[in-house]
Amino acid sequence: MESAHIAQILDEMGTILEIQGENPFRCRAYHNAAQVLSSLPADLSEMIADGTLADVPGIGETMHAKIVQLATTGHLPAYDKLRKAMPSGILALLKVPGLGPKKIKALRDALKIESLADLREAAQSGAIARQKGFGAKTEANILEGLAFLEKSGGRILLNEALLLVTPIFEAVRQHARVIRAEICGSLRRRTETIGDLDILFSAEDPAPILKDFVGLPQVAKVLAHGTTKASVLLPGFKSDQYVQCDLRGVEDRQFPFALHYFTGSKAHNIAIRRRALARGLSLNEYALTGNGSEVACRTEADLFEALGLPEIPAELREDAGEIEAAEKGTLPHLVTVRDLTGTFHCHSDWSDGEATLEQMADGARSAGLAYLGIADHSRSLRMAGGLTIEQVRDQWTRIDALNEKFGRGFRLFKGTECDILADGTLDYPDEVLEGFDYVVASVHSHFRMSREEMTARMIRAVSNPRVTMLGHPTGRLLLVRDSYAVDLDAVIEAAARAGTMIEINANPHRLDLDAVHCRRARQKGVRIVINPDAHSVSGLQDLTYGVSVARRAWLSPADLLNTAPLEKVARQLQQVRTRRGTARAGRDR
Ligand code: DGT
Ligand code: CA
Ligand code: CA
Ligand code: ZN
Repeated sequence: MESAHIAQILDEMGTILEIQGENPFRCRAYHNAAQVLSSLPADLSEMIADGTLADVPGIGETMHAKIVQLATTGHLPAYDKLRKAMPSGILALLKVPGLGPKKIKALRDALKIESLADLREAAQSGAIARQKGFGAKTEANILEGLAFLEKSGGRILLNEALLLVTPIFEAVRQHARVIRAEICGSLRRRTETIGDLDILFSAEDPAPILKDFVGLPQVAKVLAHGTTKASVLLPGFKSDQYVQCDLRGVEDRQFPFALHYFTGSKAHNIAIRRRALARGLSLNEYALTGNGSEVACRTEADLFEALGLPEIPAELREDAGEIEAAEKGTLPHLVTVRDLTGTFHCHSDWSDGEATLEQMADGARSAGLAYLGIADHSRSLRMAGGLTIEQVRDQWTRIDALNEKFGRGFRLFKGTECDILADGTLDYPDEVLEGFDYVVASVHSHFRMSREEMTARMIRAVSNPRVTMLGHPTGRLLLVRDSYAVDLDAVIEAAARAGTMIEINANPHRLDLDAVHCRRARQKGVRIVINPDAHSVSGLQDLTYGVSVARRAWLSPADLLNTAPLEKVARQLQQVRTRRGTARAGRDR
């Protein structure tokens, strides 16, 4: 068994012990060991073999024995016993956002809550609000969490799905008997959350490959295992979470048809099949047939061609006008991550980032970017280290000095992620805002105002001539928290009128704007910026998820600010300032 899987089991044991009210030290020992296991300096089996695992701090003697047993046999009686003692309904409670082991224990002790149904009943009847240590607010949060859980089902984030699928996909692709393999489904279309993982391969005989697949060390449970298809569960990233992975094998001549079918979306497939029928052809997941004989296709592009179309990129396959555009030859030339020249909205250790300005600049340069915008938090956001006006001025001096050093090859831009206050005004006075190269305006507080108030607040902010771009417009956290109540279309229209840009926040927990609104914003003439909201150097890598959203929104490089060369970007930021001048003159009159 792999160390990641063992870490997850130990973590779950710690959590179950917490719910049982065990001694906190004992519980923590499990969580600590899990933590240690997920960042081992070397391969686990090697460390067991050469005895170095026993020397790792945080792994005591008994914990060591448990890890060895799991690694070598794949089982641990103590774990099985704990799971058996804990009703499965209780473990399901852990999935409710905001409910941890301590609260679950308290609710179980006081109200005998042992399942999601118990929890809902108690919350709806007001029994939780009456409990000591809970109250009406917690009860409302629990009800909200339950509603959310129902909606989101077992889905996972895009970045998690990619991390899970990569080792499996590589194992399949490199299998000696596999001819071709591809990731399909929502993951290939890069949707913002993923239900299950789909992999397709071709081979003369799929059976031996499927047999090796279900035997992979990551596999926690085999759901189905046939001669052309297998489904398994992989451990996810949260305790007690499993993710389904489907593997299908076809003959190589069937591969393009199966690839297209299993990429989806279902709506796109139906529309494409209708098109085939209209041309006297019949299409299924194995073949395209006409006049009783099969139309040979070597690639997916051949399949589209046989239907009179250019190849439609997977990200566009949602039956949202892509077939009509392909027919007319007006498919967009989609942006790629290589088109990005730089990015804005990044944090440094001046506020809540981990890296220094130099480290962020170095990271951006080695990622091939020509400039980087630093946008630390503004003064009201104290818990995130928001900068006072004095610190802002110090940071400007520091950035000037660094730019001096960089010369013409690279540039740091002076920005701020400035809070939009409750009334829609900004968190710094105008004369400070004027000193930045650009201003990202974001909502970080007062999420619960009415839709009307929030809309007015955000329209006021995007109409402010000092605002360059709107940050994470809806405030949603995928699978955790919905958008605040706001008329997003009205905000987009106000941004279009004011010439204010809108970001695609590329953090995989946010992806905000989403693709649908982003496409609409672009159609209304809003310029889009892909921002990683990076809080560390590695956070810059999230740009790739922002590019996925941009592609799903039909964006070309020309639709984005941060695809232009440095000089042009600097000029465009300057032009936004000119707009400021005119807008201000207009307002002052
Ligand atoms: P997910 O897993 O919920 O994130 O979304 P998908 O799109 O990966 O859906 P999944 O895994 O159920 O199926 C993979 C693809 O297979 C799907 O995108 C399209 C195709 N497919 C599945 N069921 C049907 C169906 O009933 N009709 C058609 N035309 N295609 C289907
Ligand atoms: Ca899927
Ligand atoms: Ca599937
Ligand atoms: Zn923010």
